[in-house]
Amino acid sequence: MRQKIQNQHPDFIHSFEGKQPYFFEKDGLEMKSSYTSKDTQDSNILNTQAGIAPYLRGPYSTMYVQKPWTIRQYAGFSTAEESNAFYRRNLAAGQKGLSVAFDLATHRGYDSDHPRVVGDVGKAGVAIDSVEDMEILFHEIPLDEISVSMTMNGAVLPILSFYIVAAEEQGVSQEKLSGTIQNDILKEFMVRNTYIYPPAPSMKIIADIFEYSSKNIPKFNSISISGYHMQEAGATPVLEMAYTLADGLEYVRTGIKAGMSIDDFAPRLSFFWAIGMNHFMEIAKMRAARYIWAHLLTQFNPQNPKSLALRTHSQTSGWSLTEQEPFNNITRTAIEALSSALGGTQSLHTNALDEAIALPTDYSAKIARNTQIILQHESGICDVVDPMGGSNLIESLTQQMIDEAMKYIDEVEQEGGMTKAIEAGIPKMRIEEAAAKKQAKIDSGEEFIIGVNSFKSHLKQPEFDILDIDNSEVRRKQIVRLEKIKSERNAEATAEILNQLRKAAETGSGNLLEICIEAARRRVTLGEMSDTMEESFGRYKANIRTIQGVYAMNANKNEYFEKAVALTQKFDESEGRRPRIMVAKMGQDGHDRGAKVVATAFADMGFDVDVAPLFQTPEEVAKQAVENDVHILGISSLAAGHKTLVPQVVKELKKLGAEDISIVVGGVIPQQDYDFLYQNGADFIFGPGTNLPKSACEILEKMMP
Ligand code: MLC
Ligand code: 5AD
Repeated sequence: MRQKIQNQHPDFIHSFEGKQPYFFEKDGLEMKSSYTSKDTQDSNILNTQAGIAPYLRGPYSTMYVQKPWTIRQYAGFSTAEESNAFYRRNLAAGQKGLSVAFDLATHRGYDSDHPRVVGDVGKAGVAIDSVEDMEILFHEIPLDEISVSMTMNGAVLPILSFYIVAAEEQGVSQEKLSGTIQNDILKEFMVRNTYIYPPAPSMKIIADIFEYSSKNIPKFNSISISGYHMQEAGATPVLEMAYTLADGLEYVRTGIKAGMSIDDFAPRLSFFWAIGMNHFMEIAKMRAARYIWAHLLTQFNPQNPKSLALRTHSQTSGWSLTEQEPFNNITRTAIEALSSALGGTQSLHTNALDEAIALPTDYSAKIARNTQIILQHESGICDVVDPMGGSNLIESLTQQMIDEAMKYIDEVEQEGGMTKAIEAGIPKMRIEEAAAKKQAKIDSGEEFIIGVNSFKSHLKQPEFDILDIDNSEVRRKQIVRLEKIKSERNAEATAEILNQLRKAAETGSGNLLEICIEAARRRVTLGEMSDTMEESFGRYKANIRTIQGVYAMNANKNEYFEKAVALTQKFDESEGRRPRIMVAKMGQDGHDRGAKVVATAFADMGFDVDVAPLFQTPEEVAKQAVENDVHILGISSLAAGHKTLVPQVVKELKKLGAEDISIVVGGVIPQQDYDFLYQNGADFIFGPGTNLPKSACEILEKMMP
């Protein structure tokens, strides 16, 4: 049998001779229709081994043969009680590690009773205001046995403190804690937007966390340097990888500048990738990233080989999933999970099939979890280390991604590092360009999304049970608990520790995490700690920049695009000015890929476009819409706040006598909520998968009957 394959091999190569492979572009890279050993013959990455630097083939020598990746599903919603019950059900059903999703109020440093967060409490994650909430969250979950990841960046100090103190009160000492805190603020300024303070104090917080954790919680991963959100915001796999590693370099320099040696903290730096539908490129990305990281870190002369190893979590792409025909999402997620495993992930979250509709239910969460269990136990992929190693395609793509990513990393380095590059707006601009290009290609049918722009089904969509959270009820319960904590604690002790925190923030001396841990013991709340630091750090306000022309350049095959351009011209002729739209997000929902893509596409179609600042209240948005004299207010909602926030903005517009402004709602809106929104003032609702020029035509046609 072996002989036969060998004999066939030259013929196989021969059959391609004379037929030139064709070249094509995929996610910004030039690829070929066929690869042979010629493509890898000059490569010096082939003879590497898993478990040995540069770790291209994996951070551990035995990989999944010894221990499969951790099945770590990201979850959190409503109250600590409800999330705790959900975690315990999941652990009983085969999940291996926990990953906490906090609500947006918590992310942005507000207690649940703050007036700015009325629509956000308990919605996109669990509401945590105090150490009491954190204790409930982990009730009967032994924190010395289960590793816990917490996705927290802005309010990282109070949250990590609550966790440490909750463990302490469970009887688990700090050195036993294993887990990860996301703590990656740079990508927040770039794409995810749950920052609180400006970059400089934010980086000081990170240095303090590195320092504290290397001394006291040595098994805890002090950061999860995340590309995930970059890809979700539109970055190609290469951009995602390059900017994430460049962020990593910036953090390493921050640690060293704060006086640590590289081996004190580098072994506990971890990473986080998005895994989209570009199967081969995602596998190559994970291998290339490990290689580049090892090379980049060599410049700091680490003595511990673990300092060079890139370990990563990954999550299948939420953006790649569709509201239409949601069962297709199971297939997409399975393919993405496979890429992640073949790329050598250490930990994985698989998205639920109802991703584009709402948060997962027990049923959809089970299918998502079982996708991983099936891969681990039925497919045989855990039996071999780096199964794709040696593939001509994968090896040459790995090399190509190394080369391409290094160009972007060098560009950032030349700018003076990532903090400077972010100030110059470089990564954000490139990511937004990639997002607009992708959207234009999808809208014009050049890229396929099955069930959305092609192979659409005429069968009736299944009815879904969805998880609907009553945020007013969660908020009410949180307020009761907050009041109780505040009335029972020692006021003097609270004031004293807050004073210490204030001084440390002002002077830069003292470890902020150490002080916050003591504050948590004294029942200081998350909002109180955050406010106290805000007094000297201030709250960061992003500079909004929009890009132009990229959508138009890629829309030439879209029949609706020309039509929309003609309609905006007609509008201009009859009204004396172009149709003006303000794109806004309200509450603490900072997922702005959709809003940015709409803004750039509508501008390219001839609209005057205003983009409102993030995190506005309905009142502020209404006021600005009136001041800007817009015809249309476009509200983008991705964090489930629409049922609270849309009626409020409509009411505010009415108060200002601006009922004539058309209200367009877009984003993740369950079908069940459409009628409610129409009854409460929405004129149009566009869900995920909307063809943007087509939606523009619909709006304009209704405005100019
Ligand atoms: C594993 N181990 C092995 C081995 N495999 N030892 C020998 N041989 C092998 N083959 C050992 C490891 O050394 C380690 O021990 C232990 O087993 C666990 O393995 P791990 O590889 O460290 O896995 P894990 O604990 O799961 O950690 C993975 C991680 C970590 C390093 C990537 O940072 C992590 O769990 N990240 C999760 C991040 C996450 O969930 N983020 C959600 C974001 S959602 P030891 O003793 O060495 O530790 C989000 C969405 C949003 O952001 O925007 O809201
Ligand atoms: N529970 C489960 N998954 C979540 N995600 C975000 N919030 C939650 C949550 N509370 C997932 C979605 C989203 C990605 C950022 O993380 O898949 O796309």
